[in-house]
Amino acid sequence: MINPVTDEFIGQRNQRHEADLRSDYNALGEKLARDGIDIEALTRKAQEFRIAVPSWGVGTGGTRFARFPGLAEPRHIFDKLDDCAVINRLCRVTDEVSPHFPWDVVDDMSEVREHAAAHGLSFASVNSNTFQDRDGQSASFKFGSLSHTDKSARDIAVDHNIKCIEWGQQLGSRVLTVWVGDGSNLPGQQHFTRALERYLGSMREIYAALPDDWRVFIEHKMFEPAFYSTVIQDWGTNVLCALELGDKAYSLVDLGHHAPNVNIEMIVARLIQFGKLAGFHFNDSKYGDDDLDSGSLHPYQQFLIFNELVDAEHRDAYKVRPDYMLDQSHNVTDPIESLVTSAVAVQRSYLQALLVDRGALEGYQENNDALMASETLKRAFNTDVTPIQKAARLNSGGAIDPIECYRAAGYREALATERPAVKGGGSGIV
Ligand code: AOS
Ligand code: ZN
Ligand code: ZN
Ligand code: ZN
Repeated sequence: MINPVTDEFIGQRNQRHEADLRSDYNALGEKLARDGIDIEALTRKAQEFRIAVPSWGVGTGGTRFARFPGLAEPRHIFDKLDDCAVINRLCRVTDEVSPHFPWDVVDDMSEVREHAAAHGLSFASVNSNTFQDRDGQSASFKFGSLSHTDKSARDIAVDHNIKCIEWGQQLGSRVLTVWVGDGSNLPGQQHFTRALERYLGSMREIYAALPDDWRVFIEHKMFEPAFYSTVIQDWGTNVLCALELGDKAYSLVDLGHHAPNVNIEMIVARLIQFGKLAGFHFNDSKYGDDDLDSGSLHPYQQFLIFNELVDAEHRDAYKVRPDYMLDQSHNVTDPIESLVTSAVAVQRSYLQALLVDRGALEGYQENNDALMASETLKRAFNTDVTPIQKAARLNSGGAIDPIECYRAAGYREALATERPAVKGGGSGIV
């Protein structure tokens, strides 16, 4: 394949921005130094930051109304990995890909692992799919999977998850993320307690199949595709299940899976406190799941979440560090551009949270100085850390201005013939 986004190309584009960056970086460095903050140390933290991208995120999404294909969309896992490699080459913080099964299954999974490695990529958590039927599946998932009333449907779902662990082992992954679409569309349709008992029974079988060094992440979601109730509807049910299953089970927080106005940062604090925070699926939304790119609407909320994460780091409160991943559906943007922008937006929240004066904040909290506590957070949030992010990318070989660089390279145009447009549904995107 032709890939115009080469290291050389990135280097050339960077030359145009280096002088401006140097002066912005120095100005910010002086400002931070007045607060006793070392900009070089922050830049190193920015370079160490990592967030995984989902394999399904590089395809153009759609809604139940329509899907409008983009130029040169990936056709299979190998194309998806090529796109993920471009994302990482531009921003240098996304060297892990989270695959989805069966969408990303091929006969010989070692080819997938090798293709990824050739691009400097490895694999984060593997995701099972029991919200769709396979061709010729003997019992349907229409009325649920792991919690289905019919044992034969549950067995198929359990087997699929166990197979996902095996595929994941071939890819070098060590985490299985389980999200189920199970739920109901009418009051009375489902017995809440029995449905959850069946789910737990299935999850116990999956849990028993986990290799010693594996963990399972449970992902809750308030609605969709079920619109009245879902079996794992919120973090309460999620963490109860994780506690019930055992030490290898953790609760995953997808930002788009809560009711509007829910205090997500507080959920994060609680999960950290009880050692059950698996990690995140980052995205943003105004109404529903995955509507918007990370940090595009609620950057302050994202910052407050990172405030909890950095606070935990500061207190040495983690037994296991949480995993960060993007999980977004891109309907009107180039997915590569959205994922780059989102990775940068999440990294920004992390850096802003690192700027919080923790000693001062604690003092204000102890003395009940509500206003100054809030101002301490806002001061960090209002600091523009862009020069740090740009310098971190430059140091790591990435693009100072990744979107400008990507557009100038003409990646999609170069691949248009090799990857013809696919119309209609079947996006394989959730
Ligand atoms: C679904 O809404 C969840 O966000 C899942 O994490 C994920 O998007 C899905 O597993 C991908 O198919
Ligand atoms: Zn490739
Ligand atoms: Zn998710
Ligand atoms: Zn979702």
